[in-house]
Amino acid sequence: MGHRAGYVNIIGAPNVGKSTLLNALLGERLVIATPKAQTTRHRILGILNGDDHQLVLSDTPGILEPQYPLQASMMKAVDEALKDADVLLVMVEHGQLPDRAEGVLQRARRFKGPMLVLVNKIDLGDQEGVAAMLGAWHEALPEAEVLPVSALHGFHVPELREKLVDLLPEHPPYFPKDELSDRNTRFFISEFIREQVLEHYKQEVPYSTQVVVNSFVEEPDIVKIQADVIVMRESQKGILIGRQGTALRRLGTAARKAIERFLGSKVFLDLRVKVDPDWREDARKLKRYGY
Ligand SMILES: Nc1nc2c(ncn2[C@@H]2O[C@H](COP(=O)(O)OP(=O)(O)OP(=O)(O)O)[C@@H](O)[C@H]2O)c(=O)[nH]1
Ligand SMILES: [Mg+2]
Repeated sequence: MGHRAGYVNIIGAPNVGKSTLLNALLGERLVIATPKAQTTRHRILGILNGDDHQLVLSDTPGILEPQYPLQASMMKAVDEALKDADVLLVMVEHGQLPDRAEGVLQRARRFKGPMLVLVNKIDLGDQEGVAAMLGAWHEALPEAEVLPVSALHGFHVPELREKLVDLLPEHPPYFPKDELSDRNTRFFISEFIREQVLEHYKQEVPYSTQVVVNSFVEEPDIVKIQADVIVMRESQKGILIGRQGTALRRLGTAARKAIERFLGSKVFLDLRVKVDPDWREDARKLKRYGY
């Protein structure tokens, strides 16, 4: 057998652990994952390279019924991933039964090709509960293999990785073998900043926030970054900055540490908060921001 390569795309409801799984399979913290739903907004590739194989994994936004144009663009990213998958990973979380996952089921049933249902977060269930979950999903998608996993604790992750390589078709690599993603450093920096917005702020603020990295300058012993945190309204700007700027400073420190870990170097981070009225409702603005 020659070289194997293919697209393995992960879909599922919001917050089930898709991004956590992508990182676990890669063995690297590439994409952001938080306790809040709708963390992921794009399709993001994570590439796992071996001597004789290349697994091109796709993380995707959680499946939902879109309420505004940003969410519609997120669902377009999901449907793109369904088109080119060689293998489809349908992720559900412990306790989520098929009758509560209509958007996921509909898409999975349209897919023709090898499919695995991953029942994630089984660390939260007992033996009986997990067995019931596996049975229910086997019944809903009889052609798929159903596998219990814990992306967070790495349970069944090495076995899954091996299984996926076995399912890949014979194909030359799609990307240079030293590439880890289709996205650039600036994209991941903006994501690490947005991750801290999701971690530090409540209610609508994270869902109204977009981050743009304006400059990235590598100096001999420090990387200097200037980024804008963009919200939809003046009131949200006030919340982000906080009294005497304390909230923004806390956000900046947490984001800087995350970026330093990612880049492996010291970072100076200059964050500015800006208002771009209703950016997530406006197709032209969304396009400009890369959605
Ligand atoms: N207990 C437990 N928690 C998990 C597991 N996998 C993921 N989580 C947690 O579930 C939350 C959501 O994880 P994500 O990876 O961001 O989920 P996602 O499916 O990518 O979410 P969206 O991008 O919003 O669609 C995070 O707090 C994770 O730490 C698991 O195996 N067990
Ligand atoms: Mg995600």
